[in-house]
Amino acid sequence: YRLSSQLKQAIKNEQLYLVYQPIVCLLSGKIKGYETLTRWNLDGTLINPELIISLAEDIGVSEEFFKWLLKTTLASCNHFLKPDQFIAINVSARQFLDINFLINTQYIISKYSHVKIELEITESSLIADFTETINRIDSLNTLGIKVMIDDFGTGYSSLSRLKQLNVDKIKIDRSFLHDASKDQKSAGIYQSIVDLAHKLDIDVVAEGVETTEQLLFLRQFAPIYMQGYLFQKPQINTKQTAEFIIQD
Ligand code: G
Ligand code: G
Ligand code: MN
Ligand code: NA
Repeated sequence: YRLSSQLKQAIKNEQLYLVYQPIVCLLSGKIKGYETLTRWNLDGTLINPELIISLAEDIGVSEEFFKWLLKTTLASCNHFLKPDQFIAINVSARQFLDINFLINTQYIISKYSHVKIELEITESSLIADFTETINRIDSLNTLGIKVMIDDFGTGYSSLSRLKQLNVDKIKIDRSFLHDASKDQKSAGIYQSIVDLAHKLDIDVVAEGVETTEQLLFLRQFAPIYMQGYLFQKPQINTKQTAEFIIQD
């Protein structure tokens, strides 16, 4: 209970803050965009964002939280985001299916028409109401917002459903990459997911790239995006000079 009221205060008093992690193109080594991740430092203790989200839902402020996130991200990303780079923002299933979600989004983004926005929705959003999800993704596309499916592979969404969704990217959950560099069967699964997405004209982000071995494994998928500690951990002040040297 105490934590809940502290979260309400934190949203009001802007005690939450954002960190950003680059998403890198394997072919060019260039940063294609950044994902925004929320942090909450409560008297020296970092509260896990998943806990923030579930707390926000419990106390009925998840809509408020999303509005804060979208506004704050758009207002601050212009300090480092180049015009051709996108900013990716996480949306929970609850936030995505909120009745005011589209209207809130449309209102907030209206001042930022120059920013390329991608929303990361988890597979669990798809399960909750598939028809509504299809419609919402289409509406977002109309607003100029691209959609990425986050944590891909961990949910129940069958692969055949992917062709019904007008998503721009899938982000393969990092557990798959972790396993793929260890055994052949898991590598095969990874290859199949990438292959399927590319055949459907959907881009792929490989999440959780931590080692050079994983990077070498990913090179076979040439037009792929990558995110992970090997390149950069999520951080507050994003320096924009570096280009990552990926080849050789
Ligand atoms: O850095 P990492 O520990 O930040 O995040 C853990 C999980 O919390 C990730 O799955 C991420 O998608 C989620 N997450 C982080 N920040 C946010 C946010 O602002 N909104 C939502 N909906 N999820 C977030
Ligand atoms: O929303 P999503 O599940 O994509 O959130 C990304 C999560 O993954 C965040 O918690 C982020 O801190 C974390 N993360 C990013 N890169 C790496 C990585 O290379 N290894 C691990 N273990 N976690 C990562
Ligand atoms: Mn994400
Ligand atoms: Na993920």
